[in-house]
Amino acid sequence: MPKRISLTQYLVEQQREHGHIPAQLRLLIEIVARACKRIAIAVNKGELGEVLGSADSENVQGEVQKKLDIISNEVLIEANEWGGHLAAMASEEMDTIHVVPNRYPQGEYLLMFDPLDGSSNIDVNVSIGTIFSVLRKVNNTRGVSEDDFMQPGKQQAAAGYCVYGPQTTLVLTVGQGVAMFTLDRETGSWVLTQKDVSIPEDTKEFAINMSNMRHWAPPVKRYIDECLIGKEGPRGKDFNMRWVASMVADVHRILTRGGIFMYPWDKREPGKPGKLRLMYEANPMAFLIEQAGGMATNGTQRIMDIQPTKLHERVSVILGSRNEVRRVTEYHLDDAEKT
Ligand code: P6P
Repeated sequence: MPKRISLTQYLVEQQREHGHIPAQLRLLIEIVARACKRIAIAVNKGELGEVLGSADSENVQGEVQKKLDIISNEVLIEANEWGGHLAAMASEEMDTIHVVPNRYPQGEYLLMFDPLDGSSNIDVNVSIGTIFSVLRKVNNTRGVSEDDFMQPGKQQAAAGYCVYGPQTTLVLTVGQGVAMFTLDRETGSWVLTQKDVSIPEDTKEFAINMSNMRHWAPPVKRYIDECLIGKEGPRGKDFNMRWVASMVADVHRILTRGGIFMYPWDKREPGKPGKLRLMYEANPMAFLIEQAGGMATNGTQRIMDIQPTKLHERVSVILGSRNEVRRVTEYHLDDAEKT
C-alpha cells in the first residue's frame, strides 16, 4: 500500500512547490474540509439523527428548506467565523452576506457556498453535496459588502465540493489542477486518492433533465436529438444518459469519466437565464471542470467570464468534455446568427 498523503500534507507541499497557497487560504480550505466532515456525519445519520424532512421554511430562492440544508449552513458559518481568514460569507440559504463579526479578526477572503446541494435527494438516500467558492476581498479601503462578491468566476482563489455518496470525497482546485481526497472514517483524515484529474475531451454520456425537453431552446433540442438518434445520425455514435438531480454527483461522474452536464435556459421562466446559481454552483464547478481540461459555458459565453450583478443570480450551465460543450456552444451561436 503506497504511503497515503493527507490534505494538510498536500496543501503544504503545494505551497512549497508552487507558493500559490497563502497560509490564510490553506487555513480556509482546512476549515471547510473539517466542516464537510461534520456535515457528512449529520447526513450519514439519516433517520437516526432526526435530520430528514422539511424544516417548514423557505430560503431566498423560494425553495422549501430541508432540515439538513439549515444544519449544513450553520456548520459552515460556525466553523469559519473564528479562523481570521474570512471577511464575509454568502450562502444559497441566506438572503444576504454574513459579515464576520468584528469581535473576530477579519480576513482577506470571501467564501460562498451551497451548503447542501441536491436537497430533493436527501430523504431518498441519493448522493448530495456541499459546493464552495473562494474569492479574495479586493477592496480593502472599506468594510465588506455584497459588492465585494461581484467578481467573475475567473477571479476565484479556490473552489471545490464534497460529495456525500458511497464514499465521502472532497474535490478541490486552487488553480493548479484538481485533486480528490477520500474521507478515511477510521482515522477521520482526508486522504489524497486522485491528483491531476483530467476529463476526456470526448464522451458518449449526457446528463440533462429530459422531462424539460418541450421547454428547451432549439440548439439544446438539436444537440439532444442528435445524441438520441445515435450512430445512425450525424454523431455516428450511440449515447448513454445519466441524471442524478444532484449537480455534485453529476459533476463528480464527469470529472471521473467524462460526460456533458446541461441545465439550460428554458421557456418556463423566460426572464431567468437558468435554474442554477452562478456564484456558488456554476462558478466553482466551472473552475474545477476547466482545471481538469474541460469547458463550461452558458451556451454562448464562458461561465467564468460572466460579470455577476446579484448574489443569487442564475445562469444556464453546459459543462464537461470539451468537444461536446464546444459543439453545443456552436449550435447556440449558429442559432443566434439565424435570429
Ligand atoms: P431538477 C439541485 O436542486 C439542483 O440545484 C442541482 O444540484 C441539480 O442538478 C438540479 O437542481 C436538479 O434540478 O429540475 O432536475 O430537479
